[in-house]
Amino acid sequence: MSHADVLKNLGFTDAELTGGTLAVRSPIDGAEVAQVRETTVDEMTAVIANAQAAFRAWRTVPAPRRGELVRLLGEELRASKEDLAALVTLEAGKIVSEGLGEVQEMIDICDFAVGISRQLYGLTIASERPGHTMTETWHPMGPCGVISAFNFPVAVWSWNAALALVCGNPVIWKPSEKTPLTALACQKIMERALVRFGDAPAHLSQVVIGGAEIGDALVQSKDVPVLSATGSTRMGSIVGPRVAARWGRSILELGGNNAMIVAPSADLEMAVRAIVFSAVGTAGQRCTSLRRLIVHNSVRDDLVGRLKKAYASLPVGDPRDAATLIGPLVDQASGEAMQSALAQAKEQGGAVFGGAPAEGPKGGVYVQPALVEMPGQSAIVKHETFAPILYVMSYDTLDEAIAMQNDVPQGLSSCIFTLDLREANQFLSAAGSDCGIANVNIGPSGAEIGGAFGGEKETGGGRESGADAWKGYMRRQTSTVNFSAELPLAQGVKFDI
Ligand code: UN1
Repeated sequence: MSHADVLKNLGFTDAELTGGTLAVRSPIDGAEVAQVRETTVDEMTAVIANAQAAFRAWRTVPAPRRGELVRLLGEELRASKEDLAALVTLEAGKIVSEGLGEVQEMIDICDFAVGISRQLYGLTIASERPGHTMTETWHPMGPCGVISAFNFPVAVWSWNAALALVCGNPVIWKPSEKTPLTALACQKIMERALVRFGDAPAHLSQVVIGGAEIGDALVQSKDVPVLSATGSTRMGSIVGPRVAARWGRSILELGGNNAMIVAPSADLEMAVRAIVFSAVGTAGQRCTSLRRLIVHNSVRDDLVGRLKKAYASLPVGDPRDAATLIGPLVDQASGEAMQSALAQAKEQGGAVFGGAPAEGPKGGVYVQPALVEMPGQSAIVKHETFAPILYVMSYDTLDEAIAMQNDVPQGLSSCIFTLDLREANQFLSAAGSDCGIANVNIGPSGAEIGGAFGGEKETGGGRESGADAWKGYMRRQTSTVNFSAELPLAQGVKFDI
C-alpha cells in the first residue's frame, strides 16, 4: 500500500497535508511526506482554556462511563491498526512488526484503562474518634499535558491519555516535531471514538503541533496540573523544575542506559537472541534499548564471538521490507551522533566492530549496528547515544557487575542472564539493580503495559502504565465525617468555649 493510501485510509484530506509550515520527512528516504500546520504560541491560551472547559464537564461523568470512551478508542485502534502502524513505519522508520507492536501496546493500555475505570479505589479508614468515619477519595486533576518523543510516536500518548481520560482529565498532546502525522492520525481515531460515545465535551483530546515553545506553554501553565514528558534528560532537566516552580505535577520518562549482566551460568544461546533484539531493535532508538553488556570473564570470548557472528548478518534496510530487522536512524543528526560516539569510544580505548554506513534507500541514514569492546565504563559509556551501539565490558564477581550496572547517571531498565537462583535474587534485591525495571533472563526492552514503566535518577522517576499509575493523574482527598452529636478533637485536645 502506498503512503498516500495509508493517509487517506486514516482520514487525512489533501488540505491537511499541504501548505503548512512544518515539513514532515520520512526517515526511510528523507522524502517530504507532508507540510502540516503548526499551532502558534498565541493559540495555546485558547487550547488550554478549552481543555479547562472540557474538564469541568468531564470530571462529573461517572468513571465507568469515561471508561466507555476508552473502550471505543481501543476498538477504533483495532480497526485502524494496520494503517496507523504503516504510518509509524513511514514517519518513525520502524520495521513493520514493531510498528504493529506499538499500536498493539496502545490497544493493550486501552483495555487496561477500561478495567481501571471501575477500580479507582479509595479507602475507608478507622477514625480514632467515636461516631466518625474517614474516607479517602480520588478526584480528577484537570488538563493533562503530554509531550512525547519520535521513537514511540503513538504509544506514549496512549499510556497517558487512556489513564488520564478514565481519571476524568482532558489531554493536550504535543508530539515530537519529527512525528506530527501519527499524532494527527491518533486524533482522528479518537474523534471517531468520540462520535460513537455521543455526549463527551468538546476539546477533551487536543493535539498541538510545533516546537519547544509550544511545549513550554503547557509546561508553564498552572491550568495544566499534570505534565507528562518523555524525551532526553536535557529536556527533562528544563521541564521538571519549571513544572515544580508552578506547583504542577510532572511525570518524567527520560534517558536510559540499560545494561545486561551475563553470568557464567547464562544460557548463551538465549542471551544472544535477547541481546540482539534489545540492542539493535528499533535501530537502538528505544529508551529501553540495551546499551551496556557486562559479561563474566569466563564466558566473554564465547559470547562476543557469537554476537559478532550474529551482527555480521543482520538485515539493515527499508523498514517496509518483511526481511528487514534494522530500519533507518531518524535523521542525519542521529547518524552524526553515532559516529561521534564511536570516535570517542575509540579514543577512550574501545575496539569497534561494525558501525559503518549500510545500504538502504537513498536519502535515509542506515548503519550497521556496532559492538564496542571497552576497557571499562568510560565517559562515553555513561552517556546515552540514541543509536545501535552496544558497549561490552567484563567482570569477575557479581558485586562488581552490579556496581558497574548501577554506576551510570540513568536508571531505567536492567537485566541479568543467569541460571543461578542466588545471583538472580541478589540482582533483584534492595542491594541489586537500582533501575525501575529489572529483569531475569529477558532483555531490558519490550516491557508490557501491565507493569509500571519508568526509572530512577536521571530517568526522571515517573511511572506510566501498571497497577497504580492512575494515581498520578488524580488528586487524593481525605474526608472525616462526624455522625455523632459530640465534637471530640483528635489527639485528645481540649478546647472548651
Ligand atoms: C520508549 O522507548 O520511550 O519497553 C518506550 C519498551 C516499550 C516502550 C519503550 N514497551 O521497550
